[in-house]
Amino acid sequence: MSKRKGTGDSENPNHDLCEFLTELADYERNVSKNIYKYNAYRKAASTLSKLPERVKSGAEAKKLPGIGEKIAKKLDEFLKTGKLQKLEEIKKDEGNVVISQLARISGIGPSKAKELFDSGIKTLDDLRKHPDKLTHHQKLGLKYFEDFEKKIPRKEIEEIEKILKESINELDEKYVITICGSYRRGKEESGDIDVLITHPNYTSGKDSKKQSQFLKSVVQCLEKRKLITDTISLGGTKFMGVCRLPSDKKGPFRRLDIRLATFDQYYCAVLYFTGSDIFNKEMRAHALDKKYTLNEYTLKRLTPEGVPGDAEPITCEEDIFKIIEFPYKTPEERNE
Ligand code: 8GT
Ligand code: MN
Ligand code: MN
Repeated sequence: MSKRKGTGDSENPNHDLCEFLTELADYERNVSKNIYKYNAYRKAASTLSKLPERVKSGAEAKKLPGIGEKIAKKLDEFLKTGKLQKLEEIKKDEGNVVISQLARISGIGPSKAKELFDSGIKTLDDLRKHPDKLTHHQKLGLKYFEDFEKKIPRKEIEEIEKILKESINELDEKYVITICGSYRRGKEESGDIDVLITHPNYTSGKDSKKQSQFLKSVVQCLEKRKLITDTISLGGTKFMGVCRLPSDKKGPFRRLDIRLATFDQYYCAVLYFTGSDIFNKEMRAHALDKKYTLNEYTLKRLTPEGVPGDAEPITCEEDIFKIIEFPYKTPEERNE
């Protein structure tokens, strides 16, 4: 998971509109804690970021998916005046500004950000003087704040992918490794690196204690190769940490997530971790319409009473689309 969800580059003719929608989204998530509105603004920004031409009016935008009356009105106001009164008001309040800033730190959510503000923290420097207020994760988030805000160029992830695959397969050639997230969706830059791994001997239903070594040995191996520099957290199936290209001692530190999926559930996991999260929501909703329940582990048929049955056998991502009769989309087409 990465924190800043950009909406298009400078080539996007609706760049400024996407930007204010994203600012509103961040405000709803970080300050109001209204996830519903957060998602609505993000969906609208995502729709506009894919338009090849500049939007002329709110009325025109309203015909597009995810743009209703209220957002259309805001678009009109911005198109007419070049700004948004609501956003101006939000920015006048110091609490809003500080809480939004603090919530950008990895490991700090809206509640923690508010708690810190209420305890008198106004800036990152204030926070640096009070490490006692922070967890291990939050300390690393603060330490690498500037680096984690930087986008990761595709070229760099390609290099990291090579090192990952070489080192992990040296450990055991049977590991299967896929970098998911925005990278798999073909993006030119990413907020973090989302790695998914599995191994044929790691399957659901086996003794999970014995299996908890799989991820640990992978992490150890990558530490030895000087790719992993810090661990935020390490469980049996999920690693969160920090990495840097060993060849680039001056380069930025990057957020790295590694997930271990069981071999039989690999494709549901690949689908889930490829995202985007908006696309995942749409696909899960479609599955429900077709009386199936889909998550990062399995796809299961629902009885008329809504009780999930056995996991459907899945041999590739396409199977999942086919079973729920959802037109297949390549990863590049999932940038919703
Ligand atoms: P990015 O370039 O900003 O990193 O874009 P991304 O790669 O699409 O986003 P991400 O936040 O790294 O999430 C990638 C996938 O991981 C999403 O599809 C989502 O389903 C899944 N995911 C997690 N953990 C979390 C989480 O804590 N929050 C969210 N929103 N998604 C998560 O694995
Ligand atoms: Mn991630
Ligand atoms: Mn990501």
